[in-house]
This record gives sequence, structure tokens and C-alpha cells, in this order.
Amino acid sequence: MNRRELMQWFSMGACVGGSSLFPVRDSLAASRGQPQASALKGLPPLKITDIQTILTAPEQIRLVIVKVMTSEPGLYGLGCATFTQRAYVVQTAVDQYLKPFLIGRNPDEIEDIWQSSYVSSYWRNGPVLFNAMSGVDMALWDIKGKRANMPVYQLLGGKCRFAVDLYYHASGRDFQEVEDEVRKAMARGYRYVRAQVNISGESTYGAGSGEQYTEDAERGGPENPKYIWEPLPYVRTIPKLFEHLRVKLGNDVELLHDMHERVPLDHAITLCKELEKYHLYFLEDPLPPEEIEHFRLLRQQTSTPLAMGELFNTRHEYVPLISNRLIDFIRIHLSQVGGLSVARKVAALAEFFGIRTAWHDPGDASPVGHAAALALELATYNCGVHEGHVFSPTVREVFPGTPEVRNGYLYATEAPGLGIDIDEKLAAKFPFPDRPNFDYHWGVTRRRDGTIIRP
Ligand code: GCO
Ligand code: MG
Repeated sequence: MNRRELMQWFSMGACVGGSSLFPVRDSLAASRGQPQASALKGLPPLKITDIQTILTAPEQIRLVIVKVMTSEPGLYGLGCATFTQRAYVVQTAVDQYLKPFLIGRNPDEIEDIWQSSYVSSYWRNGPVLFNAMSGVDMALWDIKGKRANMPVYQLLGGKCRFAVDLYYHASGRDFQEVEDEVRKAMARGYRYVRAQVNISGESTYGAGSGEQYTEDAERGGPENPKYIWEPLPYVRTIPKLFEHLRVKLGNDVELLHDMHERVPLDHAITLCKELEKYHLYFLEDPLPPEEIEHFRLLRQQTSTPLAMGELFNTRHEYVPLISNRLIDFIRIHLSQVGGLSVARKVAALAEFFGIRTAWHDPGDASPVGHAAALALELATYNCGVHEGHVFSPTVREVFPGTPEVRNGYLYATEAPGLGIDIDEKLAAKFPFPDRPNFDYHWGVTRRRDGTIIRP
């Protein structure tokens, strides 16, 4: 069907599910008698008929997908509600609480569904509820896009770039391994690479040391610390890593680093200042979210670009950092903050303050979450970079329409809605890992003296 035929088909009132046609209505009469029908331009009224959660782990990462079904046969939306560390709690929030609240509602009312879900438990904010709401929210945008027969980025204002730059994760046990990984990424066309290195003898975040965290890790508590991490060796090593990378690789690659909020303010200031000469694209999470007031001090001391926000839940956390221009990049987990609807408002707020987006998109955002972030990024002027995850061929089979990576860019599929689907039969073949639900990566790393560190 060409575009003209498509427009005729739409003006006749065809619906996305395929078959039903509605008589052309007189728009004036409709707006007097049936305001809703007029606003829908002939599309049939729609109701939410069911909401399901789909749990799957094709890469051993616990993903939570929300599927919102509608009264239109074959029309459904998908959203990402992934919170790997507490997946079953999110499932309960969707199945036991949001589902009964939202069945029968009109899926077109995305903003109202968000606002009413937000107050539906009286106590609001926080992980779990926001993960559940994120899943529903993305699914509703997916439905609206399918209904409009447009990719979601069109509904958000249309493209302001053809694709979005990705950053690749390079980790290694030593500088040489990290350098090799960065070279590999550059050879594959990536222009942005995050570099993390293992600190010998320490439980280093993101360094690919292959350390196995086990169930007995926490048994000893502060009396018997097993996974040790100290700030000083870390703060001394990282500038040397970036010196090595700049000497060996030159300046043609954008380098990033994630501090994962592990050091106190004095060390954060020292490290940010020392890294200035290596011109990072950004330095992520120099401080924990509990210490956002410290950003005022850090900001005045360093020109290293700062990224912050993946652990934020509420507007109370990100507004001061943006409005006081204390960071350069806002990082938000779209599947955690309340979905596309919230992230789009944060992006708009950030634009007024010259702050760019770098949504949190590692492997624990599902391909559906990546597709939603991409839709927003394509239509967001102040988009900086998309956190890249190299999805395995199996994940791509489970999620047909997972956005394609070409030459370091992430491309939209151009299909209506979020442009992505799930093969539920295949997804069921990848149940959550046969390990305890508790993820022992977190809450076990301690200082030498036994003090727990964040995170
Ligand atoms: C990042 C993050 C992640 C988190 C992970 C926690 O910047 O990509 O810090 O790697 O650690 O999402 O589950
Ligand atoms: Mg991070």
C-alpha cells in the first residue's frame, strides 16, 4: 500500500488491527455530538482488556516485560519494567495492583493513566511501583504508535538525527586488555567507549574480572569481609589507565568512565581534576545519589564533564542537579523512572539548561527499553549518547525488531509503535536463572575494615 492509499485507508476509518472499517463521519457533527469520536478521526474506541508480565532471561539477565492487551484484536503494546534485582516484586506490582486498576481504561489516555497510577497507592515514588508504571507507560506509547501507524519518535516530534551514537563497554584485567577492547570497538565503528579496569586484589565494579559472587558472600558481614574494595588504589589507578589509553590510542575516540558512586567527596574531586587532561566525554556517578548536594562543590572544582542519575527515582533528585547546572549529562533508567512519559519531560527540562541525555541502557534494560529510549533520543535535540549493549543473536530472536547497530549507531526499525515484538514461546524457553532470586553482586562489597560500600 503506497502512502496515498494508506491515507485514504485511514480517512475511511480503518483500524490498526486490520479489518474493521468505519463510515466517514461528518467532522463538525461529530465534534458537536461525539467529541471523542472526532478526536479519534474514525479510529474505534479502545479499552485495556488485560495486562501481563513476561519474565525472561535469554542472557541470564532477569528481564521484566509488560504486555498491555486491548479490545482491538491483535493490538497490544510492550513495555520494559526491568529491575533485575527485584524482578518478582515488580511482577506483583503489575499483576496484583496496576492490572486491576487499569483494565477497562482507555489506552489513549497515557498521561492520565500515569498520573492516576502514581497516586493509586497513596504512597508514591520509588523502585518497583515506578518500574511497573514504566512498563505500562511504554506499552501505551507502543499502542498509540501502532494505532497512528507511526513509529513512536514521530509522535514525539519526529527525527532530529538519523540514528543515535552508542557507547561500547571496554573492560579488562589490565591496561593492555582494556586498550585491546577499545581498539576492537573502534574497529567495529564505535566512536564512544567506556573504559573500566580491574584493580588488582579488589572487587572492582565493571572490570570484567570474572569474580564470582556466591551465596555465602554475606554470611560473615562486617566481621568477615570477603569482597574488598578500597578507594585509594582505585583513585591512583584510573588516571594512569586514561594516560595509557590516550598515549596508545590518541584523541580520536571519546572515552567515558563509570565511578559507580564508590568514593567520598575528597577522592571524587581529586580524580575528576586529574582526569581533566584526558578529556573524557563524561565521568559517571562520581558521588552517590544520597550526596547530590556535594555536586555544588565538585562542579566548581573541575571541568571534567559529569553524568549522574541512573539511581534516581523522583523529580526531587534530578531537578536540582539540572536547574543548578551541576551536571552535563542526565542518566535515567527509563524502565525505572516511570517510563517514556517521565523521561521525555526530564529531557525537555534538561534542554533548557544545556544538559544532554545519556539514558541508562546496559543489558538490564531489555531491548524493549532500548527501543523506547531510542524513540525519545531520535526526537530529542539535546541527546548526547545511548549506552550500548551488544545483544546476543538469541536475544534478537526473542525480541524481533531489536534496534540494529551499524557503524556505532543505533537505528530505529521504522515499524509503527516501538517497532519491537516478543516471541513469547521462545521467551518461555529462557526462564530466570536457576539460582537464588537474590543477586549477590550487590550489598556485599566492603572496605578492608568491614564497612559496607555503596553499592
Ligand atoms: C551502567 C550501570 C550498570 C549498573 C547495573 C545494575 O552505567 O551501565 O552502572 O552497569 O551497575 O545496571 O544492575
Ligand atoms: Mg552506571
